[in-house]
Amino acid sequence: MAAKKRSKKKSRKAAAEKAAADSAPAAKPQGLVRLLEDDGSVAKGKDPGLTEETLLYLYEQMVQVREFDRRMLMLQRQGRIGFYGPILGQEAATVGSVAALEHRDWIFPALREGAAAMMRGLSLTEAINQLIGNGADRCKGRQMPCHYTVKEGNYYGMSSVIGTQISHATGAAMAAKIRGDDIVVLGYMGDGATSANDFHCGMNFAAVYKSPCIMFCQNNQWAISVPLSKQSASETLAQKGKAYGMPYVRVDGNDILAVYSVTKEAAARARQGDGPTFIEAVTYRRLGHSSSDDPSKYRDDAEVELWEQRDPVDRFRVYLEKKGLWDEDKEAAFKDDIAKRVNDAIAAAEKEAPPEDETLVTDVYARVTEQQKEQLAEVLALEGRGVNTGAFPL
Ligand SMILES: Cc1ncc(C[n+]2csc(CCOP(=O)(O)OP(=O)(O)O)c2C)c(N)n1
Repeated sequence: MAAKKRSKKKSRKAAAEKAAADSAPAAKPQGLVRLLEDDGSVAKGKDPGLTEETLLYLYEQMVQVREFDRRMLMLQRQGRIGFYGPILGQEAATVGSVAALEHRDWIFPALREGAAAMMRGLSLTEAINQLIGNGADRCKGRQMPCHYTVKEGNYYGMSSVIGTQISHATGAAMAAKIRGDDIVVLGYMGDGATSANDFHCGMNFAAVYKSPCIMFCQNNQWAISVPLSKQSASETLAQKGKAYGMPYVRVDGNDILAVYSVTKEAAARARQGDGPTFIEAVTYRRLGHSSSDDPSKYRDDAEVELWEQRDPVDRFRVYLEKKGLWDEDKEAAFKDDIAKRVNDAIAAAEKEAPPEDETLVTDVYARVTEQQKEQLAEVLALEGRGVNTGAFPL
């Protein structure tokens, strides 16, 4: 019985290793854009030549969001926030693609682009306000956690309805083209979203109308418990761009320099009127789909361990060290600084009061209806207090 169990475990491990190898950037070099090697080197003539300031900014953003991610999961486990969707492993794909855009360009996020919101102006405290849903939250606690909005940063409120980002991004890009606005729109999606109706609709319209957008697929290999092999029979997701008649590229999503470069090219194409590009970034979701799920129920640790070795942050840090821009002392001081930033943000957000009860009905219609007022009065009566009518735009 024990031997049978052991052999079953062994064959599961072998299958997981095979699955990971099949989806590994190195296993499918054909058409996969990769600049940064595992040892942190870049082949001669391939370095995109980013400034020291940009390189350090990319590193800062990746490390900051990683620490934020780690702490938010802890807060969730401690019952201090209700829910969180981790991004561990996908830092390079998000940070590299956002950095390649101009600030005026619009972003339509999918599920794991919290780093993009921060790069567009959401402070760590504001992000935690949103996760708590307190009175200082921009949406006053009305949105599910992680659904950030950064209006002034052209970061559209996150929609977790899978695939909608593609048609939203296409529509915004079509509108920009009609109005003559000089902007590019980037829509994110996961691998699972490529099976959604909106994918077809958005990709088709984007290509037919040559809209100035970038469709960026974070192929993290899993859509909750559904592996890529059960999601699509296509050899690659990137090639789906071909079917819709748009340029497509498959990039190592754990290689921030490659992600930055392909997104920059796609943005230039869109800006000069040559229409959309489909980018498949090959990466991996190392933790659960969200704080509510246990990935050990549906995938093997061997696969996760394999992807830990392809860590995007470590790879980039070695590159910075080789360039003489980083060392152990800088790393230690920087890690302390980032930890302090996140600690301070948690402390500030946890000081905020919950939203006023009146916000249950404000901002729903332009004017609060009589029926809403009655309902609110009923709720407040339970607390033994009356309605603060000053809170209503009457
Ligand atoms: C239209 C729709 N169908 C189903 C769901 C439930 N759902 C939430 S996340 C998810 C999987 C998404 O996978 P993927 O697009 O690969 O993104 P990832 O979670 O890997 O970032 C599903 C099916 C949803 N939110 N919206």
